[in-house]
Amino acid sequence: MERSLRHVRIDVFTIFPDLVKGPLEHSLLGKAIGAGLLDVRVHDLRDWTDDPHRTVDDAPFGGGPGMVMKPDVWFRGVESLDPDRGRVLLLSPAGRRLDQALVRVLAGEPHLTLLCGRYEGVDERVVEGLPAEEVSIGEYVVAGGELPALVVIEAVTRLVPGVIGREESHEQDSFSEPGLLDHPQYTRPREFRGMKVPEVLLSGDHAEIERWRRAAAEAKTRRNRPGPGPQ
Ligand code: JEW
Repeated sequence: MERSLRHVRIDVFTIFPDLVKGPLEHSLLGKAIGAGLLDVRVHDLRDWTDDPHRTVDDAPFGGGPGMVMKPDVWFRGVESLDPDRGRVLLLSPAGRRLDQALVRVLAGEPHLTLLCGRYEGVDERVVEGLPAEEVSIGEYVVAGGELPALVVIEAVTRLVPGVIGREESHEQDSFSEPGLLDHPQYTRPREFRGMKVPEVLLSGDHAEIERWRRAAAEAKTRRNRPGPGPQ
């Protein structure tokens, strides 16, 4: 049977292109690229510098610690793409929080451009003028935008039709009940270091298994996500 020809193109701008390329060779991302469903192009931001030292950063106006990434290299890099650059996303700790609803929207786009900053971040005129939408992967500190960009790429790629086969497609339902975490999973052996698989899972009574899984999912949710509802 003929498969859909749809694929997602993602351009990535970074000063650490090898850091981004490595994970693209493995597992789900490697297979999606091999199958022609995902086309990732990683660009070295320093290719758009204009000095012998290939400088991408400078001291912040107004003073303060650390360095800020100069705007010009981002503009020249992104403008080197044909006029179609799709949605331009700047990974940023100050961005809109990535969640599965945003991932679904992004997976529906034919083309994304991801900008990975370092240091104290990127000159605000990149956000304002390019323009770029700021996206954060969560409320914790990392060293730059490269790992966050890979999180976006993997989360989006899973939702590109054809990447996840029929077999695994129920995983798509993982967040189908908002706020309810998945039930615990067990496989062989039936006993490991004195820890037994719950008897009900061996019973073959599927209605009873469903009830147990529901209760276990709710118990896990109360334990791992205390407090009021989703978020
Ligand atoms: C992200 C791009 C570029 C973090 C999350 N963290 C942090 C942080 C940084 C600099 C100044 C202040 C806070 C490090 N950093 C980035 C962090 C994206 C950059 C520099 C990022 N999503 N995206 N949670």
